[in-house]
Amino acid sequence: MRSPTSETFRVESGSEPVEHVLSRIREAAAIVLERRKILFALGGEHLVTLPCVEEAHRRHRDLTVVVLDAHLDLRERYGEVGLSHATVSRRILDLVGRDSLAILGARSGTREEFALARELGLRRRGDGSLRDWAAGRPVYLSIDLDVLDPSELPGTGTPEAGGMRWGEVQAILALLRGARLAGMDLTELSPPWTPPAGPPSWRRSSFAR
Ligand SMILES: [Mn+2]
Repeated sequence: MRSPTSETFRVESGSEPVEHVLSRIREAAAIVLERRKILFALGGEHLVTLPCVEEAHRRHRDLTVVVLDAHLDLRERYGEVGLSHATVSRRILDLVGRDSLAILGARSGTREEFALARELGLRRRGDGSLRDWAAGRPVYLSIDLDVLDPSELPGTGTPEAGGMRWGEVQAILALLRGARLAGMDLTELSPPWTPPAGPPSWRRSSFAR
């Protein structure tokens, strides 16, 4: 990942309150975007997407957000918590609005989340219409690695059966090839959940390239 044109920022969370961690990620994201570089975040917890999208949106008011995720993550709150991996797409929706958010690959969520996604038309199809929708606008791409089928990537915190194949994800990425990438992230890799012979680390590397 090291090159003369790339810089790495590392934000350790430890036991800090989540708001503090998010504001530190926001600060790091602001520096990257100020230098007119492409923001690229790696998780861990899917919530890291939120501060990155917030910063990208601050610079590009017409930002579109494409989320690949097994989960809708559209809950208003998860238990008592409004800032969680289970609410991250809801917070993004609150920020960018229904016309600027696409969620692909989701196969898990509550009845209410699926109803909301249907009502707002958030689950766009991974065909030519996605390319037309994203064309000419800055795009933020968030890939929760659990969008892949667990047979392809078991090492994630909340795996869901019936996921995408590697080739399907690549086909979606190909649709976005002409888009202006403002930032992206890869989240939810969980090494402790990785079987001894499992491939998730190299699979994440494949995505990164
Ligand atoms: Mn997920």
